[in-house]
Amino acid sequence: MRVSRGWWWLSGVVVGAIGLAVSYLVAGVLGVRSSPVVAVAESIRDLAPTGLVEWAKETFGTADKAVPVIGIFVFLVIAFGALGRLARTQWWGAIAGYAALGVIAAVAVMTRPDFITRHLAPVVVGFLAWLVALAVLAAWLRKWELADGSSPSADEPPGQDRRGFFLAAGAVGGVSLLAVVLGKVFGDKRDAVERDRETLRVDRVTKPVLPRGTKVDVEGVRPWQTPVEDFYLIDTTILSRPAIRLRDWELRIHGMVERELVINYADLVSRGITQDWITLNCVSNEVGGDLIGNAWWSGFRLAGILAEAGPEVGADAVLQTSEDGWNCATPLAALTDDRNAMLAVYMNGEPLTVEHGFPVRTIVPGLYGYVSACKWVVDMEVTTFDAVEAYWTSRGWSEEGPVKISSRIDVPNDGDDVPAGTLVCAGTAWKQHTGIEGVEVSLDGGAWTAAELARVPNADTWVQWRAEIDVPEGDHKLRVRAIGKDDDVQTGVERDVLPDGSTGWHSIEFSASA
Ligand SMILES: Nc1nc2c(c(=O)[nH]1)N[C@H]1C(S)=C(S)[C@@H](COP(=O)(O)O)O[C@H]1N2
Ligand SMILES: [Mo]
Repeated sequence: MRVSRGWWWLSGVVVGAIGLAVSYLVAGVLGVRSSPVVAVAESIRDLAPTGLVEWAKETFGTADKAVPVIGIFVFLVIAFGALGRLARTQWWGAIAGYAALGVIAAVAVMTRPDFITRHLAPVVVGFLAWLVALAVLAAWLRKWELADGSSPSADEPPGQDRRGFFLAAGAVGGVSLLAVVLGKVFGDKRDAVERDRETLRVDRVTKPVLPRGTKVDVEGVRPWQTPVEDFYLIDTTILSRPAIRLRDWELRIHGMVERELVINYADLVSRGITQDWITLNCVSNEVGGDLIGNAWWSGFRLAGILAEAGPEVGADAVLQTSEDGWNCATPLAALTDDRNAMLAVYMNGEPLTVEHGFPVRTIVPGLYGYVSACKWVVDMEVTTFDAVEAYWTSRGWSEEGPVKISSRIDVPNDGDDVPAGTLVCAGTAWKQHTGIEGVEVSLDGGAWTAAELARVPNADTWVQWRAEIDVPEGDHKLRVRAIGKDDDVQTGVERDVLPDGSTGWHSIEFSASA
């Protein structure tokens, strides 16, 4: 039997896998978030033009992040296989190929905004693992070729060498599996962070008590308080979120301040607590969309903390930076005025989950998340808007991000079939930090009629509404609009989410039958 090119191809893939597995193990042990695949995936996404990123979000929703990852893996399997085949005839060419992949990974890691030298370790060790694995497998394949005559001067029985090759391949594969398992067991900083979370007790945090009257009693309306597991998730990390131990967390406040501050977790939670119901939403929320949620947040007021630092005259922005390097610039005024802008540590009475920013994130009532709600926040630079650009503003999104008034129909659903007669419809409306004065619905383009509003504890949350309308048999279209406490009437002009949030009326179609 000839040693087919297929075996060389397969060896290349196995070699590639062991390199990746070893680099993953090293990343896990060292607590490096931006392991090679993560760094390359995030770099691709960061370099992609805004239009393409928005298209991916629209097409794939929150699964958009899987796209670069799947692309990378498909590319790697093909590249590894090709390098394996190349190794048969051009040994140094194959080495150069693995080196090129290593360089791509290294550049991606080094250009991540949170790069420190240590982050290169997974790339370097992974590359060395490639070299060793390739040398081992190639040696066996060569012996095999010699033995079965596909190479001249055969002098060993073929069976043994083939067995030797399989043993070597199995060993290499086994080692990479073991690396992944060991990485999970010992290296996963994430487990340690989970334990920090589970044992965390912050004094004076209270469980949420649903305020009276916030619910309209209509089945099918999304709950007024959003459970953590249903709360939308938006951030730029791919595959791996920052894992920060409580003892490692520090927030540095610097820039245009009289006194630079460095606050650790114990300092933070020794302050007076603030707790409130606040609705958070994403600027990418389409009309009628669900990138919005309402929770009971517990934390520490930023107004007080920033006052300790003493912002200098002329400063108008705070550049907030996350542990993963993402950043946003927030109006200084929104962090220091009487609203409850806070460094939040609990959400719905439980420690923040890692996904939502553990151990500390910012929450600012009335601003979209992309300019304010920094998760895993570790740095605040008091500065001016003129002097800085942030992650999303450098990609065409607006510098200021006050939430726009909006409203949504939850009941009936688009496409529902309902009995003709009196129809109970319901939904939510919001204009955080201003409040909602009224909600109106219109059937088939007719007059706007007022809906009833449920109660709210403050102006920073959404409000549920309910209306009864008469629907004759046939097909219908229902629209909703909200009116703010500042008399701002929600516009029917439809605008895209880019650059500063969608506008337009949410409408649904349904039919009524006898
Ligand atoms: N570190 C970090 N914080 C971030 C983001 C991010 O990409 N990275 N995205 C922001 C955006 S766009 C929104 S809408 C909110 C979403 O917060 P959530 O995922 O807890 O719902 O987080 C904000 N904070
Ligand atoms: Mo967002």
